[in-house]
Amino acid sequence: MDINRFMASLEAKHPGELEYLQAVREVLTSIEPFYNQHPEFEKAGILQRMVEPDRIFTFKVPWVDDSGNVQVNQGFRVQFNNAIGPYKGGLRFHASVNLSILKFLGFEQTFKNALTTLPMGGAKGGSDFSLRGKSAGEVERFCHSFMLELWQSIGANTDVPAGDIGVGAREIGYLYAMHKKLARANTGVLTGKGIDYGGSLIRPEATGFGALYFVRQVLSQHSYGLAGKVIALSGFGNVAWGAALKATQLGAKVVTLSGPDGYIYDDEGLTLEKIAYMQELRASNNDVVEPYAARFGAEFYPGEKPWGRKVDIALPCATQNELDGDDARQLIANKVLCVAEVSNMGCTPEAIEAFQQSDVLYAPGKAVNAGGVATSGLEMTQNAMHLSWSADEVDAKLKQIMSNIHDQCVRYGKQEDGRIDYMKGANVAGFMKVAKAMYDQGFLG
Ligand code: 2IT
Repeated sequence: MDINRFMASLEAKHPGELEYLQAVREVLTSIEPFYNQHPEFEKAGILQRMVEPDRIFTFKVPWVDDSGNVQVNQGFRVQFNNAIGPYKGGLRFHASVNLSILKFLGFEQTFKNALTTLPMGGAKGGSDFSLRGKSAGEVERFCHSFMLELWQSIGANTDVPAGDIGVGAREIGYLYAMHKKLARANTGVLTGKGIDYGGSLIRPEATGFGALYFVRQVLSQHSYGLAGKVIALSGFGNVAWGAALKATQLGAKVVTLSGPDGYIYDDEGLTLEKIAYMQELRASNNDVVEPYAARFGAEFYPGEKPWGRKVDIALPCATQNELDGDDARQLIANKVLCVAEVSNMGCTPEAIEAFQQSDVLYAPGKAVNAGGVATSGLEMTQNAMHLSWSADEVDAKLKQIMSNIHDQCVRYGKQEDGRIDYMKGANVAGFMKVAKAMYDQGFLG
């Protein structure tokens, strides 16, 4: 395989889809040596087939705002790959949403879901609808209109959407209600549902909890511990909340959080009360963290990111490419020990390269944040069995899954000096499972 030639032809086909091309190049670079040991994959055109989504739905989402005006947004579902199970992946509602972003997310999701050990293919979807400043009624009407189109394309055994940025329990409830009306069935077709109507305990916490279980294992693999470590974290949404909560429970000290308006530095560290306040900030739909500063006597830095702080661990929990080369060099100069992406593709390629050239323990999103979708998989299992597990049962399974992902990273990412290349490990392990599943099912697989 010649990566540059492959990428040049992909770029010619999909010009300007920067995030998608970035995600593909990262995986190809990691898997090249393994791929070259499998001429049968090359002969079966596995890579050419794997980088293209199976299909993409795009649709119009008209809705009526509170002033009685008709608004129109774009809706999408990218069904990327179902070699190992039904399509599975979140919906993102954010002004920045476009096909490049959803294709990168669907591509990543395919490998991430493979790593979870559960039978789930990869998908992603969403809309350029922004929640900022919207009333609850507007959000509900938008969700209904979105599902009016999407419902024909999804199903409990075909494609199971969930939340992502901008889609939390409230939006899932509205989407689910409309699906029930149209399908006249209560199939559990979305995950992240409320606990009273088929949701799973621990699903809201799962992405952040799983990330911290993984980070704890990365540290212990290299003879470090989590207790007493100082953590800079970005974001203030569901993922950041779960990460802050578990980090604090495990004895680490979280000193930052951030939003589009800037970042908060809280020298005393987040407490359970402060972490609960993150949920209030998010529910306000104002997309700001500044009110935290006045409320808890912390510092607010408008327009800045938290990566200039001297910390032991950095956890990007907001969005793709939020930590760039300059941020990475700053963290390295401040002797950061570990950087784990909790957001999908949180670090730019330049940042990753800087971490890998230093001795920073870097771990990619598709391994670190897989606990969210894994627990969605556990929600699907409970729905299919028509029962629900206790929080302890789900948490124990989540821990086991994260530990298994860590083992896969060690298996495929162990270097000669004993250090673990988590990016390579995660990419190769995910790729090998998807590639084998496709190969065994022939050219339609
Ligand atoms: O990026 C992700 O893994 C998610 N947004 C969760 C997807 C899911 O189906 O739970």
